[in-house]
Amino acid sequence: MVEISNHMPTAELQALDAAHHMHPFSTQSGFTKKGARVITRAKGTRLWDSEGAEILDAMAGLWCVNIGYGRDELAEAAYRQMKELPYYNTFFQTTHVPVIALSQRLAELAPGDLNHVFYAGSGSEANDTNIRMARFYWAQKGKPEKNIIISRKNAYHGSTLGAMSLGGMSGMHAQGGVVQNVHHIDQPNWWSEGGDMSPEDFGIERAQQLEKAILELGEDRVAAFIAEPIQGAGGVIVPPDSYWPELKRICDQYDILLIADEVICGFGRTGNWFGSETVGIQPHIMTIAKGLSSGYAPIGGSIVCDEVAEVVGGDEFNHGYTYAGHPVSCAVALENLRILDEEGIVTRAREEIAPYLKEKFEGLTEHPMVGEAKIVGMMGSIALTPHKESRAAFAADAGTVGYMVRERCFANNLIMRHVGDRMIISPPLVITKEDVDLLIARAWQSLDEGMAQVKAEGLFKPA
Ligand code: PXG
Repeated sequence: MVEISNHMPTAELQALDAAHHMHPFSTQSGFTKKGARVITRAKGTRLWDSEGAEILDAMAGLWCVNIGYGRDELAEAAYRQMKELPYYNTFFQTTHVPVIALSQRLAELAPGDLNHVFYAGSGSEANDTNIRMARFYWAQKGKPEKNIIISRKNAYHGSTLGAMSLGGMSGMHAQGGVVQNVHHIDQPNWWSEGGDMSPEDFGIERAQQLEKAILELGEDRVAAFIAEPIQGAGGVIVPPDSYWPELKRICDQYDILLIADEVICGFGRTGNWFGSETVGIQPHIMTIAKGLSSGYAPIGGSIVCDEVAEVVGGDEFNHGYTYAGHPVSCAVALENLRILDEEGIVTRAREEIAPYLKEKFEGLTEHPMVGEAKIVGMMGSIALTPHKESRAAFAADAGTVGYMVRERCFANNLIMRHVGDRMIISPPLVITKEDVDLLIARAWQSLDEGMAQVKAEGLFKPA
């Protein structure tokens, strides 16, 4: 059923959008030439645009709509909370019931002694909190010079100045500068950077860069290491199996905090409640956002272990956001967590859908333009290449071919994104096997059409 909604013609909406709405991560002037696609409604795994096209959303919005679109229970939770108490803050010795209930639930869900939550409005804000909290923690312990945070190239930790500095995106660093005392090591991207090494040796080498950095910078200077269990926005870079155990050894050996950025990996995305469980680590702090409310309301936070919470709590931490622990967002998040749990959505995704998706997704490597396919739980990527054996890049700027395939996906009503020349997926956890079949069929068709274009433009050759 396609609903004809009562809105202006698409071209008029697009013109107004181009005139007044500044888009994130976009070349704004481009919108006057090609208008943005206007999304009008959604249900389950499907979006509809202003022209009535039905689109399969294999990205769950921006990696966040884990529960799927259109759950009335979440809307009703927001409505009830807005009527009861639409806003109150948690500064100045006040609190409220939704923030208490959500904190208790998160302490229950999070592994080990991660029992304390500091809220933010987004993942970026939460990572800014983490920078300040990690440094404050060491200062409280009499080591104010232990303030360097180690992160990874091509990591994404958000767009605020602090979170962006933690991230390892050089294009972002180039615009406006970075905060000091953040150090980046290389990422575990074997496909692009592994050369002749075996994936396992490469994983060890990349992990040991952390140890080298700690020794070079000095253990007494390094406050923390932050990493996504599996890099998401960097292109769903699934590390070799050897990588995380070696990182864990290093983190256990040296006196630094481990911060797991679970903004994408959390809340079922990798098959467990948290990506940390999937890769076998016990962090001191976890960054959360996105799937916490399935994107229905903005909320983020840091889940903090007992010891860090105790040290940081020993003095006034001069930090906090107006919307931290917003009652409506907390109520929505609680309802989201209730449904994910009670309907067994995380378990079903892991046990039924993820194995099916893995089998089908890995089948894409039979396509002549697809090298590796990597998938963990419900996040995956394929590497596009003109030559599989040598894992070669195309004879074009990185991302040229990825963009062409993405455009074909868009035209074929599939939201599958590109990061450089990798195509990525992160569907709602409620995706069905039929949806998976459709996803793969549309992906295959888009790859075929993309490859035809790549060949026609003479780009189907190694760089
Ligand atoms: N950490 C990680 C691991 C993320 O993926 C953030 C922090 C920041 O969260 P907020 O809520 O401030 O956006 C993110 C966000 C993309 C894309 O294009 C990815 C994100 C955001 C926007 C676009 O893949 N991830």
